Amino acid sequence: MSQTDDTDFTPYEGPAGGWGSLKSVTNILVEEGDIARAGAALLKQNKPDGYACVSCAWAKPADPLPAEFCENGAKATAWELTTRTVTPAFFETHTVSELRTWADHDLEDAGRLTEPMRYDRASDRYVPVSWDDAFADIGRTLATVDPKAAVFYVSGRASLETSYMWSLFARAFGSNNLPDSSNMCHESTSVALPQTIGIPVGTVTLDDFGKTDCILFFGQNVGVNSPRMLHQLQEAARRKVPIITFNPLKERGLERFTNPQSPAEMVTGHDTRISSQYHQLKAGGDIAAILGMIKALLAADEAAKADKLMPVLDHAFMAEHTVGFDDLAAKARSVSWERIEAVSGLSRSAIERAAAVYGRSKATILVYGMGLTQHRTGVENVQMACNLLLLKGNIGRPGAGICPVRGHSNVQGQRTVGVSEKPDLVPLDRIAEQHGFEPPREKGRNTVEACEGIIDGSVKAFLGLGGNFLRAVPETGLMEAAWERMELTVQVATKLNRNHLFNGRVAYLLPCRGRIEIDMQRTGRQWVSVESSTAHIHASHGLAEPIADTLRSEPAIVAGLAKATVGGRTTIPWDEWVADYSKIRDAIEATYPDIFRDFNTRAPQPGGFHRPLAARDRVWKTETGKATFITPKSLDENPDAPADAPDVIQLITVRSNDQFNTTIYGYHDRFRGISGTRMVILIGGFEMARLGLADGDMVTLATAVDDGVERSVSGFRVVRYDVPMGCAAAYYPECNPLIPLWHHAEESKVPAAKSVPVRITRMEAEKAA
Ligand SMILES: Nc1nc2c(c(=O)[nH]1)N[C@H]1C(S)=C(S)[C@@H](COP(=O)(O)OP(=O)(O)OC[C@H]3O[C@@H](n4cnc5c(=O)[nH]c(N)nc54)[C@H](O)[C@@H]3O)O[C@H]1N2
Ligand SMILES: Nc1nc2c(c(=O)[nH]1)N[C@H]1C(S)=C(S)[C@@H](COP(=O)(O)OP(=O)(O)OC[C@H]3O[C@@H](n4cnc5c(=O)[nH]c(N)nc54)[C@H](O)[C@@H]3O)O[C@H]1N2
Ligand SMILES: [Mo]
Repeated sequence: MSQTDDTDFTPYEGPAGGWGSLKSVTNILVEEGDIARAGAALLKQNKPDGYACVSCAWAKPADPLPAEFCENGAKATAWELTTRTVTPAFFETHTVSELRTWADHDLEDAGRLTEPMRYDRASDRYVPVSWDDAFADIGRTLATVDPKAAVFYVSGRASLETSYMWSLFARAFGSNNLPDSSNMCHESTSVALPQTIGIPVGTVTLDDFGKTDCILFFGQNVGVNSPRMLHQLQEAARRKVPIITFNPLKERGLERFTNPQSPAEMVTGHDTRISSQYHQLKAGGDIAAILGMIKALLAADEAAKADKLMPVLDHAFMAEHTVGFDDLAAKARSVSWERIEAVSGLSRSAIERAAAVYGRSKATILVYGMGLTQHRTGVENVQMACNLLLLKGNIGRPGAGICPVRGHSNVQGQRTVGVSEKPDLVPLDRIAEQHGFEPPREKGRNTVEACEGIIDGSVKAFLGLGGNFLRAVPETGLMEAAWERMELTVQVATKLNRNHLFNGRVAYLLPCRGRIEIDMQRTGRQWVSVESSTAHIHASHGLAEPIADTLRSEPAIVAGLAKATVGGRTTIPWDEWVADYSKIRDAIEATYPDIFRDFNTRAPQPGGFHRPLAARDRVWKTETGKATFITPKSLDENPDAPADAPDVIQLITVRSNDQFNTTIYGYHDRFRGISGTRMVILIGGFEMARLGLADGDMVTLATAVDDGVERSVSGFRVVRYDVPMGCAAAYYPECNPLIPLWHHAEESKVPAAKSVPVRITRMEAEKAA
């Protein structure tokens, strides 16, 4: 599993982008069969009259480049528009048990699902079923399930229209169990930011990148996971804007970039340095590193005061707009440099160098990703990032702000339109009035709580709108064992994945059109909309012929499920909505008038429209009415790691350059020089020597916690790599069996996938062979 016969581990010397990226795009277009279908589509990717890329959520400019797509966006398009199909004949040939032996890559690579299927346990096969029969059976079965025992999961790709309908379907059924992929991702952001600056999303827009004079970059792998952002970074670097990166791994996209869209750069091989300082901190060392920067800034500010120079901190801003500074300052002063150095893994002088550059800046952007959010202290990490910005008034100023880089292309928007297990985030009274039903008021289950319920048997039905829940969540062993005890499992999907091979008593697999495909309904061609990382809401127009005429659109499938389940219980005109999506948008506007004013006319404009964000205007919708410094409880990055156990390593799970989450396009992680396999553990030479490991050893990784559950994965090859002491890195989802379900961020419950305590042991020779 997860490897080919031809492996290679030669360090990559090239930049991000460049010829390597063009070659990779061409390869996947050829492999997926129909260059015309995918190639023509690509020219419309992220264009005002085209579709929003189905890969990442990075902002789409109003005046796009001639080719506003990146290597990984092209892969995502080719993957969705493949000409290969998984038809009923495929399932006749392969039992579900057999398919469980297939690798993630091979399952999705088989092609697009074409017909609704029902799982038949007697033959262990998926068998075709009509849409009407599927909906009717699902409706009947769901009616036997207590609404509190049903989970309605959404992966972050579904459009605003679909997501809004999905949340109404769940609530009309009586459930607020609406976990979404953001529960494994930026939920730490959605919890931290409202407490500190009063809004749940980032404050930065693309314009700000043109005006900034300093960028701080924490735990986000831009060259792989949001490559179009490299254009903004390259422009900033050319203006000599310092970019200071904090990341345990040297990620190539953060070091050097050659713009594949620039003929001059491609011919001359010119590349732009991205980071001006690169700090390889320990996994989980961010609170300590930022606290160190704050300590240095306080000292510099006091020195400036003594010398009657310009202050380093923005005291006027803090006095007018913030609370909590004194506590934070006291904490920073009281913690010793020795402790900061030990926990962060960085030297005092390195931290002071970063602080000095930031101290001189007049407008700083702080960018971050999963390196901050997926920790036990995920929420505090984000709060620390805000603390650092607030010290110098960097919220609500042009060229400055906080920039969480969201993952899935509409994950931010789903929250905006009501996909949330937290009822206080949703205008339930308005929904009741608008749609004629009484939504439930108690808190629902998020992802971790849904998993707890599946394991303990209290969750009886799981409906998944996209995604690969079972593969994306922690605790793979217990989860796979418990999954089939459910009464009903329903998956709406474009491609086959491992989650589809675990089925409840009644189980359906419903194939949908992708966002790049034309969506023709009774009143004509439809478009949908999404919200980007910078809170721009814009239209997405499908343009390729659907791969099969048996497919339905996501809104049509949600309507089918809803009508069969909660038919007479609401005044929602499901069929009218499916016939004309502008009516869904009218309903969204009526529920959220402040955000979606003139939704139908503004979304299709170039660049869409920006949703109002109070913090940008220095209006603070926090409990205190001010922006709030929040002092971290401790510097401890991982309370779950056993104390005094020098053989325990913090495992960071990361993405390769050849995957989109659990979708594995291939086995080439070009930037890390790893080819042909994903079964590797990257570890530093010093740690290898200390643990008695050699390059090429085959090892077992076992979770180093003592809770009575055995968790291990085997067959990983040791690869010497530049990783800080005490840490190692390996790929997600191969390592998810190692993550205990309870090993998550305190408040947000985001699984702490970036700091899993593990022990590494050599496999016996015969097992490794
Ligand atoms: N091509 C492609 N694009 C994607 C995705 C994909 O899988 N493939 N996934 C999408 C999704 S859903 C998401 S959420 C985003 C994810 O995008 P990212 O946020 O970039 O997520 P990861 O690849 O998991 O890696 C995070 C980075 O954090 C670093 N890191 C790990 N631990 C720490 C730490 O303790 N501190 C610091 N400072 N850094 C740390 C890692 O070395 C890595 O460079 O990308 C989205 N875009
Ligand atoms: N260890 C570890 N675990 C992690 C992470 C990590 O960094 N480390 N990252 C976490 C993060 S940030 C996230 S967001 C989650 C991702 O979790 P998910 O969002 O659940 O997973 P994906 O892999 O994105 O889902 C891929 C599947 O989506 C389906 N799909 C694709 N396009 C469409 C579409 O248009 N419509 C529908 N209905 N289905 C579609 C396909 O069937 C495909 O197989 O994983 C989390 N898990
Ligand atoms: Mo994500």
